[in-house]
Amino acid sequence: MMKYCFVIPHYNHDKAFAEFLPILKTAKLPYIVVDDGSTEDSFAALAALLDQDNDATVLEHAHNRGKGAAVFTGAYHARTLGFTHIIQIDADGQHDINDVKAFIDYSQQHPSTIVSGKPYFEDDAPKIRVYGRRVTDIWVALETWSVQIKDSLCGFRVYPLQSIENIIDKHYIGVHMDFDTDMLVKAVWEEIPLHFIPTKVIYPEDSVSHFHYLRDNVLLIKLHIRLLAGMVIRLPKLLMQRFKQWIDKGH
Ligand SMILES: Nc1nc2c(ncn2[C@@H]2O[C@H](COP(=O)(O)OP(=O)(O)OP(=O)(O)O)[C@@H](O)[C@H]2O)c(=O)[nH]1
Ligand SMILES: [Mg+2]
Repeated sequence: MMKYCFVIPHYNHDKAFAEFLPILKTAKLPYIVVDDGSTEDSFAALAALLDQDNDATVLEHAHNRGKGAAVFTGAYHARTLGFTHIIQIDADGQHDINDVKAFIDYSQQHPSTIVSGKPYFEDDAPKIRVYGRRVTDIWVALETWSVQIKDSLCGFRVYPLQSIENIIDKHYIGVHMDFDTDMLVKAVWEEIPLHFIPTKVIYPEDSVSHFHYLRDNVLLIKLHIRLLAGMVIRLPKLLMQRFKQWIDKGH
């Protein structure tokens, strides 16, 4: 029996989340919001907003620990509540809730697959983010010796909790903005199946991004250096995996 809930990392996004909440509720699923050390005012606004909602669980980090740490906190808690899968989605309403059904439909047919969004953008998206993704695609292809990862940065995904456990049993995972990419590369290393569904990502005019260009790009460069080193160590294993996949495809 598969059970799904949202896990929503939240960092000083109370205003955007208040606008997103009615949209989120249309999915009619329970949700865990993990506040990641927001300001007192922002946390108070979030707590007041969710106070009367039986579908909501609010967890709090005393200090800012990073987006990935917030997702992990939510995932552990989801396990204790009896969920089998979490749907990671951002608090700022950038993701399209209408696609949740397609994500869950696929996941129910393939319970051990990580289902991730593959974003498409409208003209409102900052060009640097769009081109940055293409560069990242090349890095992750090298790190996995495959083109299985169609997008490594999207924060809208269904994770089977078992797959998270299998990955973190064996690997260190970055807990900041490096989390989303790190998880998928290590999923490929562990031969966990991935599936991508196109999904629209919006950038409303008043949106607040906590992506810090210098700090987070340095973090991502360090991540890719670690992943490239990890790939070199695993090269024989990865090449064997690709050879097996090639044989399985009937060559
Ligand atoms: N940046 C950041 N976000 C966090 C943190 N902890 C939780 N989050 C949440 O993680 C999600 C993604 O953060 P955003 O700042 O929107 O980053 P992004 O979506 O990658 O960047 P943009 O595309 O520019 O919006 C949001 O729901 C945040 O509230 C943190 O420490 N830093
Ligand atoms: Mg955002």
